[in-house]
Amino acid sequence: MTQYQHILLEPHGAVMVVRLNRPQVLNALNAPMVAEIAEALVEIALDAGLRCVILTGSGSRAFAAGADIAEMQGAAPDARAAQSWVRIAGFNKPLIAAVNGLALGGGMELALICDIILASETARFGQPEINLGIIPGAGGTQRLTKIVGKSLAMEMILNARMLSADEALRVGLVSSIYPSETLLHNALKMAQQIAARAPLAVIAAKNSVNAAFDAHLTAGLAVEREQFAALFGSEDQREGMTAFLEKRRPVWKGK
Ligand code: CO8
Repeated sequence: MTQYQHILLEPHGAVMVVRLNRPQVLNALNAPMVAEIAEALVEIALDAGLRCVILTGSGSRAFAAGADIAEMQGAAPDARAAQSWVRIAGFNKPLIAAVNGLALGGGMELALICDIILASETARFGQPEINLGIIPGAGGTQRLTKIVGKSLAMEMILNARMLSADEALRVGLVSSIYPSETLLHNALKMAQQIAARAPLAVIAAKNSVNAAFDAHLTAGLAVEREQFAALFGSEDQREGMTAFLEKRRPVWKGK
């Protein structure tokens, strides 16, 4: 396996743990990191000995606190960045998110792409992009809405409401919660069980469940991409991200 700069690959037999590794910025997803995740998943897809992947974050605080705001401040993520997200979503083996802390913005969208989300007791979920003058751009408006329903998705996306692990379990966003110290152990146990099951049936099951989930997703994602990109021409997007980096409250102008 290739050595990557922003992620760590930790093999456990037929299971690969992919660890987001920028803890100094709460594992914020810059474009090179998202490209590396996509690249690593291609390598894993081609390795017949690997049957299941766990995505998790380094450090105790975050799975990922979103796309990298310092990187996005200057310009919208380009087509290559969007392509990396599409490649991740197209991964053809079971993908488990072990959410060990904050899953915000793009971090939450990455978890939403996964097939199963497991959470630590300290996990928190949110789409706070509105605080920056933008909206989710990697599927959050679509996948979150399908999982939690329109009203809660609207509250989370329009008003930056965050969910605790318990709330996330109650609304079906995550399937289990574990103490922080045992999250990865339990994720590995589940991943190894899945990895030991009939491989063709596992892939067929994943594809079939996703067919139920993904109906109309492509059209919805296109609308989201267009709206997301359009906001990057606005003064409010520049103000929102500059205010975050300058650690002050933004002043919105509505243009
Ligand atoms: N990007 C860049 N740096 C970040 C990010 C981020 N998303 N989140 C945290 N950091 C950095 C902080 O700047 C800080 O750096 P430094 O120590 O150099 O000042 C460090 O991480 C620690 O963070 P804080 O000091 O802010 O820690 P706090 O405990 O005070 O706050 C929070 C933690 C609440 C998580 C706070 O950091 C925060 O609000 N972060 C931003 C969360 C956010 O808005 N996420 C959404 C980003 S936008 C997005 O994800 C759009 C996705 C679009 C994808 C489309 C692709 C095509």
